[in-house]
Amino acid sequence: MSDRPIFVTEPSLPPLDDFIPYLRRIWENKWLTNNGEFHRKFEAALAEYLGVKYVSLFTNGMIALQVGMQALRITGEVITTPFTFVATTHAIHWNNCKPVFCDIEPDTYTMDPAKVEALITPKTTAIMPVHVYGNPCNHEELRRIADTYGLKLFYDAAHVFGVRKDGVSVCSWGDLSMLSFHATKVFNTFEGGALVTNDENLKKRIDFLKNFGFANEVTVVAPGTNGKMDEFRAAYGLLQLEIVDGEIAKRRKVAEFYREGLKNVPGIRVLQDISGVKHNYAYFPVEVDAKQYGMTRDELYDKLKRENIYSRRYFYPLCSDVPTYRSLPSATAENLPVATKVAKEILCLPMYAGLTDAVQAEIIKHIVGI
Ligand code: T4K
Repeated sequence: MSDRPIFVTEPSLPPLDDFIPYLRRIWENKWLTNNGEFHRKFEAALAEYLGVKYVSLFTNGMIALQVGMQALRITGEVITTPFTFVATTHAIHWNNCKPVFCDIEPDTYTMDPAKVEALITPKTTAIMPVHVYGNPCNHEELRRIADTYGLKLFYDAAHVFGVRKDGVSVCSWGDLSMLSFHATKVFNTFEGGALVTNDENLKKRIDFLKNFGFANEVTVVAPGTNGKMDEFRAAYGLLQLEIVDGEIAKRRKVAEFYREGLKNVPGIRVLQDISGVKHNYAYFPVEVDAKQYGMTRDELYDKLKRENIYSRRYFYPLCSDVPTYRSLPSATAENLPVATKVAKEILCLPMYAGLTDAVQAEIIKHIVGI
């Protein structure tokens, strides 16, 4: 048993000493929030890193999702995935829209475009897919459907920081994408998030909405909210940008170590890298086939826990199974066979840049040696 708990993740932090000069500058400026120096610098640096035109920083990803829906004027029904963190579905609910759940693909766990069109009604105004675990959605097909039916395409890109497909930043897809910089993410600002778009007018509207709807000192153009990121976190974000590539490279090694160690374990399914995709290794999910493995996912989860290893069952229960949403017509297991199976079998193993070979070997030993 490990003497200290091994959690599903651990944040990457830049050297503390590097942060002190930034703090000094904030203290000198006495400019703490509302589009300060570091906020402006961080937005510009992120846009460049992510390969998008415009970034709007937020205090967290959830508020960014809510504001993004307002900015796109999404109403009525929204086709989304049940295999996600509840924030995605909650944002739809908070915007007085109705989530319509679409099943997922078995190899990426992302929304299955082949099942979207059957869910479209005259009330549908948008599709909100999720690049879950950092796996890019089938964008070409989703874009085609959105264009055919005149729908908005708003990606929950909380997991996909830095991921590229065929050299193109996945964050640049769709009408809008939302990023999360929560402590548990590949790129963190403690709490934080962003909306990214290539549309200048949309960026303007988003910035009004996250600042109570103010367009200038006396003009309030919409019933906005307060979603602004402060200077402390923007400054910290600039430092994080310097280390993120190195941290992703370390995560890649962790993924390779797991793949090697688990490759011959009957009943443990491990996903491989997708051709043409530069991954960020945000999570390390495995599927547990109880019959072949000889133990259910929950039994393995409990066994690891007894060893002080805290894996997580992201994303169980499905959003379609939580009380607020389970009575929706699309929330049935018949409509969601793949998601229902995956939610029962998925287990996210500890994954972070600082995970040592020794600890990983210990985790693998407990999975192999049932
Ligand atoms: N959309 C998607 C697809 C998302 O995954 C999320 C967030 C959002 C939208 C919303 O974005 P934000 O509003 O959060 O920016 C965590 C996070 O709170 C949440 O951000 C994340 N998704 C979700 C997948 O995971 P929990 O309840 O699992 O977190 P918690 O506190 O149990 O942390 C997990 C483990 O991480 C801990 O056992 C230890 C470690 N940890 C955690 C924190 C907070 C640390 O080592 N240090 C820390 O500071 O939800």
